[in-house]
Amino acid sequence: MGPSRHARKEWWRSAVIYQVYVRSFADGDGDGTGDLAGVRTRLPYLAELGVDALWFNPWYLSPMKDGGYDVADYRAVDPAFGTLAEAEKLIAEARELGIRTIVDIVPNHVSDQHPWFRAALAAGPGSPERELFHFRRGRGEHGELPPNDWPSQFVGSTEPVWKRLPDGDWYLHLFTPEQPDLNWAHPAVRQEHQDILRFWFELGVAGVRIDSAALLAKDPSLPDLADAPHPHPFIDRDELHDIYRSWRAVADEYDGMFVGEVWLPDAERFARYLRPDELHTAFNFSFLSCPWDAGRLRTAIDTTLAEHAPVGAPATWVLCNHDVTRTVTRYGRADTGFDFAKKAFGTPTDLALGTRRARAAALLSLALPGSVYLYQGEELGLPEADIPRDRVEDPMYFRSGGTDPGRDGCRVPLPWAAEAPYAGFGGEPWLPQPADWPEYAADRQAADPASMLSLYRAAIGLRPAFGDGPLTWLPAPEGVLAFARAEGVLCVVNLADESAGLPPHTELLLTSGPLDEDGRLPTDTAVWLRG
Ligand code: ISL
Repeated sequence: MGPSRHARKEWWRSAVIYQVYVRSFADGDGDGTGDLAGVRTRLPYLAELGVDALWFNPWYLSPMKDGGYDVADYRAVDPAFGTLAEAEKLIAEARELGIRTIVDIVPNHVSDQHPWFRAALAAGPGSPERELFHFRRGRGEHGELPPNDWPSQFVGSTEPVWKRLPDGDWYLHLFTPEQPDLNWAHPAVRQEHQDILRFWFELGVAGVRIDSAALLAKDPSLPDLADAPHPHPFIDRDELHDIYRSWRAVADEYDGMFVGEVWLPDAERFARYLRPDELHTAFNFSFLSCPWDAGRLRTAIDTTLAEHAPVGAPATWVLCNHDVTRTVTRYGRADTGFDFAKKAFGTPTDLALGTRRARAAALLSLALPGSVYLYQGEELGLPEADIPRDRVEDPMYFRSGGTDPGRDGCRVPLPWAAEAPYAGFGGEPWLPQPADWPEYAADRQAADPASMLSLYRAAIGLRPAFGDGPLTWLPAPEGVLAFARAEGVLCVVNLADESAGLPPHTELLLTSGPLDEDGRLPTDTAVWLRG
């Protein structure tokens, strides 16, 4: 299938998609929590930024034990965020501005307050209600030991994935105990999610992000990982592909798209989720995790393109999200890669360096073929915030025994207006904002042509110049990435220690920072050229 056939309908092949963490985006009612009213007032900002779609982290009814990834009702909006009617309005208003909506579905687990789990607790051991989850008797003489040895999916967590009830049964929760895992071998679980997908597509959403997409299926005998590591008892099991084929059939009825959260190191296994009758796209975590190193980045890009080509799926380019360290902070560290297992309090960073690199990385990712995800605040160059320990909310911190700093540092409410209280977020934010937050405010950056926001606006505006053709690497000195796209537009990124000459060109379209006085590209700088 050539690009022309995709061009009209398959918008997701080359979209710029902006991730909205509603709780921290904009607070419309002044209670310190971001909400849909806040998002609606900022739609013009998002339109001006030029994004094609918004991905909203879960906005459903939730006790918020894991930032909304503990869903009590998949068809209701949490009152802290607004109402379903408001969500519907938001979806329609965004669409009027040419912006599509992607919702976030959490199929691996529900909240322990979900009616299904409450019914399962009430019904007791051996009941059909418990078959919707993974309930088991424990091991040991009195069933006092967990049923198996599975590790938590919060990397760094020292806590078990089983919780024992007073009636003696244990239940499985790969994340917090407030997030019991569903049993995907049960037909009612499958049916319910088909209905949930329809519900949101009917409401007008254009796509669905699938949370923890590679974890749903479990080996029914729940064996010890130590005894049965292959195939893995709960990661990337073959049964998943059937599930996603049935989901795809629903999406196709609505012309909807999927983006899967699939963390898998094996490129070939990853690509299996992107076969033509499965998911349309999946997040590129190898790019996100990649250190700021020309060779490593080039390999990540080549591997990505090579793995997507045979299945005909577009690549995605992601630098950060609500789970990982913010880009400017990561790129200013000695270790510029991202790894959940290596997160630690007090890792030093050089923010000026990190910001320079993040600006170059923005031009790199926006020049690559495929779609780009942008996490709120990335366009403002926000750093990872230090959250005082007594204000941390993220369960990842608590479940690691306080060694993992958690993910709150990238979830701090956004600064909109430098002069306003709480930098214009709204009421006193649910997480404290750092003292220098006003310096990053959107209004200040909008007025500054050299700001990160101005760079993103310009880059997103110019991006169509690259067209949707393939990428061709150009000869370049060591440490420099240079490539052309079919339309003759070039991107050059200098990760070497010294400045680099530019390839022949007719026009300089955009730079992430000034060229030096000889017209050369300084270290940690990127440029877009017309060849
Ligand atoms: O730890 C991981 C990678 O090695 C991931 O697989 C981890 O499972 C992933 O970050 C899952 O994240 C998603 O589901 C979680 C939620 O807390 C996150 O915010 C969400 O993005 C549970 O729903």
